[in-house]
Amino acid sequence: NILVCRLHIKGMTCTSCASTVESLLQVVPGVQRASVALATEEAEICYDRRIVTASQLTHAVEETGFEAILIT
Ligand code: 9UX
Repeated sequence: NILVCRLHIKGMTCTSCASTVESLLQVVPGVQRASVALATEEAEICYDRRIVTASQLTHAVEETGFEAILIT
């Protein structure tokens, strides 16, 4: 029941921004692994679909002030 999704994240301008988003995602219940790449403006997240949805992950990122769009 582990799925992978990717988010396009707009507005990250420095490595600290990317770290903030990555740290946030890593503490969301159901997230197994999360990595955020500044260069591609993308997050790749492995999550347990029994606990959290891709839509909820998108909203969790937006709580940090960045716009997030679900890619896959
Ligand atoms: Mo530094 Mo990135 O204030 O938004 S964390 S530019």
